Amino acid sequence: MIRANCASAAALLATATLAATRALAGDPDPTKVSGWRLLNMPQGVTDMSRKIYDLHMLIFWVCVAIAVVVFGAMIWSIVNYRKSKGAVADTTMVHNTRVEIIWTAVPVVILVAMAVPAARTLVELEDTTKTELTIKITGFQWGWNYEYLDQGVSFFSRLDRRSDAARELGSGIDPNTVEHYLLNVDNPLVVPVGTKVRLLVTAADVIHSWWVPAFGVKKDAIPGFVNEAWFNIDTDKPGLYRGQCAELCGRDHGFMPIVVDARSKDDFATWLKEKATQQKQAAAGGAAAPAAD
Ligand SMILES: [Cu+2]
Repeated sequence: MIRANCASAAALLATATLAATRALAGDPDPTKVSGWRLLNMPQGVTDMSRKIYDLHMLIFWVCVAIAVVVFGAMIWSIVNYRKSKGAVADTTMVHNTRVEIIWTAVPVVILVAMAVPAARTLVELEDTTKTELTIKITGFQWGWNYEYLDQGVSFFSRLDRRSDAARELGSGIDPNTVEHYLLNVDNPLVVPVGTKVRLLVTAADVIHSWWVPAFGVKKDAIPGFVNEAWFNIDTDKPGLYRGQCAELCGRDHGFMPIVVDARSKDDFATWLKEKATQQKQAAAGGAAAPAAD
C-alpha cells in the first residue's frame, strides 16, 4: 500500500516536473520546446527578455573562454611537467611580483568589462517610467489577485479545478488526462501586447514571487512592500504565457501557477470594458440585495 502510494506520488512528481520544465522554457506550445533548448533560458517575447538572454549568453561565453584557458593551462602543465618525466618544481614563480600583478589585473579587467553591459541591462530593467497600464499583483496562500488600478477591475486567479482535483492523492484521476496539469488557472491575467505594463507586486501573507520567464520578469511579492516590474510584449506575439510562484511559500507553493493571456490592444480594451461593467453590476446587485430585504 505504502509502496503503491510512493509510486503514484513519484509518477505525479515526474509529470509535474516535466510539465513545469516545458512551461518554464517559455514557449506556450510545449511541443515546440525540445532537446538542448530545454537546458537554456528562454529568449522570451519581450525586448527586455531578449536583452537578458543576450547578456546571459555573453557572460556564458566569457566563462567558457576563461574555463578553456585555465583548464587548458592546467592540463598542459600536468601532462608535460610531471614528475615521471623528470620535471623539477620552478620556485622562481613564488612571490613573483610581476606574475601577481598580472593575475590580479586580468580578472579585474574581465569583471569590469562584464559589469558594464550587466549594469546597463539592470538599469533598463528597473525603469518603470512611461508605462501605459498598471496592474497590482498580490500573492497569497495559494494564488494571485490581480487589480487593474485605474479601471477598478480585480479578480482572483487560482489553480484550475481539474488540476486541483487530480493532484489529491487517491483522487483516482490520472494527471496525464488533465490538460496543462498544474499549469492552468481559473482566471488568467489578461494584458495587451505592444503596451508597457507596470506591475506593482506585493503579498498578503508570506513572501511569494511572480515569475513569467517569457517576459523576463521575476519579482518577489513581500508583505508590507510594493515591488515594481514591467514588461512590453511584442505586438506580433499574443498568446498564453505561463509561470509559477518562485518563492518557497508553504505547503501548496507548487500549486499556484500563473497564466497570462496576451491579447491585441482592441481585444484587451473590449475585455476590460466588459469586465468593468460585469463587476460594477455585481457590486450594485450585492449592495441592492440587503436593501431589498
Ligand atoms: Cu507562493
